This record gives sequence, C-alpha cells and structure tokens, in this order.
Amino acid sequence: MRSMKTWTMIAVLLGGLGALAQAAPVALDITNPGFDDDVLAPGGYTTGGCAGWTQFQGLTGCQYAGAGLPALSGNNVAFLSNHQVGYSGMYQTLKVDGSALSVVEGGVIDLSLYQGHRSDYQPGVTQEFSIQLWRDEIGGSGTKIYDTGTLGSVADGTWVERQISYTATASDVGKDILLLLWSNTASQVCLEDVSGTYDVPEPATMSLLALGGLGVLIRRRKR
Ligand SMILES: [Ca+2]
Repeated sequence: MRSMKTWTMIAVLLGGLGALAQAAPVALDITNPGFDDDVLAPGGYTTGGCAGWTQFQGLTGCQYAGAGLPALSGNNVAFLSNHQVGYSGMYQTLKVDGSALSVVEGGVIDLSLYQGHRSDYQPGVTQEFSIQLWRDEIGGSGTKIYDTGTLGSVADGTWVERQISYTATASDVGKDILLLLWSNTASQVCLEDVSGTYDVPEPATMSLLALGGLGVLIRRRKR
C-alpha cells in the first residue's frame, strides 16, 4: 500500500513539474486593440490618437476604413501620418487584467499587429514603420528597450502581420513597459488588431523544491 501511495505522490510531483515547464502565456490586455472604440461615420476620422492610444508626436488617429483598405475588425483602422514634421507615433502601456504589466527578468513579451497600406491614398509611397518598446515612459526619462528598425512597405490595399518578441531584463523589473507604434516618414501607415501575450519563465526555484521533495520520497521508499 505504502509503495502505491509513494508512486502516486511521485506521479503528482512529476505532473507538477510538467505543468511548471509548460506554464501558459497570459494574454496582454491591449486597450482598443482593433481601433474600433471611436464610433465614426463613413469617411470619419479622429486626430490626436484614438481611444486608449496616446499620440506621442506627429498626427495619428483612427479612421473609418474605405474600400482602399478594408478593416480586419469592426469599421476602423488606426493611422500614423504627418505631412508637417515627417514622423508620428502613438502608444499605450502594456497591461494584464487592467493593471500595468509587471515583468520579471526573463519574462517574454510577444506582440502581433497588422501593418496596412491604402490603395486610395498615397498609393505606392514608401512606408517607414517600426514597433518599439519603451521602459518608464516614451521619450523624456524613458529608455527604448526594443526597436524593430524600419519595416518595409506594404503593398497597396493589403495588410501584413508584424510580430515581435522581447525578453525582459533585470532593469525592466518594476517599470511600466510601453508599446510605441512609430512612422518615420510623412507617408500614411495603417494599423489593425494588436494582440500579445506575456510568458513568465519557468520558476526554477519551485522546480528545485519539487525535485527535492521527489528525492525525499525516493529515499523513503528505499528504506
Ligand atoms: Ca478595426
């Protein structure tokens, strides 16, 4: 009987180890991920960012999508565009369940979004879009911790998925992490459907504790 009980406990411990090794990523809580929170009429648009997204520089907003680039979700898409200064961006703080994401060293942030190009506005123009992560704040005393660099232009009338993956460092712990969508030209860049996950690394300490418990059980069984 004791042997059966011991083996059952070992199986439970091993199962626990497996669960730790396969800890599921949690979904990032992106505010207004499809840029549809602003209710717009056909042809309508916002300026100065859009709901949940703060304009950093230039001219940004949401627009009611037209036939030149149909929306992937709802009626709206976001745009980055500025004819005056030639760059623009908007951002939000990454969150989980409504609270600012709190990373640990080794935690992995994965993000996906769609970059689009209208066929009915500035067709064929060169886009210089990049995805950036900042720590603390955008600009000012903030630190840029990730930058895709310039991503290529998207063909007229199409969407292309862009993905990034960032592993948090010790310096990121306890700091807000902000996602900045940035255009480095006056050319319009359209954006849709931002999503992401945060994956906590396997808690090595817990695994060692579990292994220690396993060792104790095996020693007991050998007596
Ligand atoms: Ca949308």
